[in-house]
Amino acid sequence: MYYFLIYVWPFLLLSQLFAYTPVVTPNGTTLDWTMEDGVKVFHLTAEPITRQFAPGLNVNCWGYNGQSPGPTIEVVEGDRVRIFVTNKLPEPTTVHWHGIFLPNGMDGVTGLTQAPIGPGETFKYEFTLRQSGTHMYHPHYDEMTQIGMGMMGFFIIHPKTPTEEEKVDRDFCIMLQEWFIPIGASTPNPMVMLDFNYFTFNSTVWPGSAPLVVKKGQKVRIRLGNLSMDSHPIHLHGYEFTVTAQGAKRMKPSAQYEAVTINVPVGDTRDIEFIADAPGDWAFHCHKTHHMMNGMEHDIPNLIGVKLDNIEAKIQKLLPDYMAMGQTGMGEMFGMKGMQGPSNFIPFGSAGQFGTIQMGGMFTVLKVRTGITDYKDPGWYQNPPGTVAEIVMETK
Ligand SMILES: [Cu+2]
Repeated sequence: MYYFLIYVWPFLLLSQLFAYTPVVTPNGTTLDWTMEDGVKVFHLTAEPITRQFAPGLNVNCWGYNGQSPGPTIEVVEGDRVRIFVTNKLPEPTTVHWHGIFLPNGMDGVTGLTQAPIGPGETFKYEFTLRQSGTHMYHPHYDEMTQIGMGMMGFFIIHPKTPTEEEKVDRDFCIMLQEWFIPIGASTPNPMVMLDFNYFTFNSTVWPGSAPLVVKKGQKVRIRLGNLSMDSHPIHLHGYEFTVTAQGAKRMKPSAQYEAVTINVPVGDTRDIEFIADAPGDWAFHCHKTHHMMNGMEHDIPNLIGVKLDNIEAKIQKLLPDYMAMGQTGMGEMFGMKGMQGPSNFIPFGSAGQFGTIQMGGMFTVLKVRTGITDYKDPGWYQNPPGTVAEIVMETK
């Protein structure tokens, strides 16, 4: 009994404290509220912040309450919410509650539905939630700059009386964003339309992104939101998942469908769910190959297949440190020791248990484990003997 309590109480506690499984925002937080006269009261402060995308890469963003994405607002269908928004930015802002039914004057569109919130001003939004689902918030003033600098967050409304089919054990939310940060700089350039070089889950890149830790057998939901400039086909290894929501209300079971990759369009959300029955370290990433890299630099000549013969030695007479790279592909550059980048730059690749993990950017790891008692990073998966691909022959 004693052991039972030690191992089981963290799981029991969560389900007893809330009528729902609280959402986990990896590398982020949930916004606190106070109850005043039956209204849930929240405070958001729009402000410039510094965000660590990964150790070694700190980015000057704009966000809310010290964070990008802003803290997740988590409420229940039927709640009345009062949200105070204080503007500490150098320019006006507003907050639009994306996807949410509300009085027109609470919709947060500068000029159309409200006056801008000037620097130093605090505005009040108040409305009653008449739906459930995965929604978002973001500014509608100078959108290109403010959203591009990281101002966005989740607004999650749990159903008042969830059906068995809607209940999950683990519930994650991940916001997709993309940035152009000139190499060596710290401030994103929001004027860039196409040529982004950092692609983030909750404003982090691998290896800075938290893994998604779940216990074997749990039912897992991952909510994805996209306020970037591109769609992101997000792929989970090792599983088929069920797509249960596409921005609007939860889909009827007959309309839900199985997939292994879910394309998340711009300005929309997707919910996916699965039973975590296969233990392991499962990659979870955007499948656009440039979106699973860090610090992309496009002005590099393509040398794939080029025979350099002794050109490298000739150049080294003039430039002793010159190294020709890329003729056999670019994997060798990932995680290379001694590759000294500019300041505020993280190298390609990061350490895994079998060598360098070649992906960065929109990449994290779903860690499914038996016998865990908390959700701390359990380290790398220990594969049963004989279940790892291995060398059997070498052909020269
Ligand atoms: Cu992508």
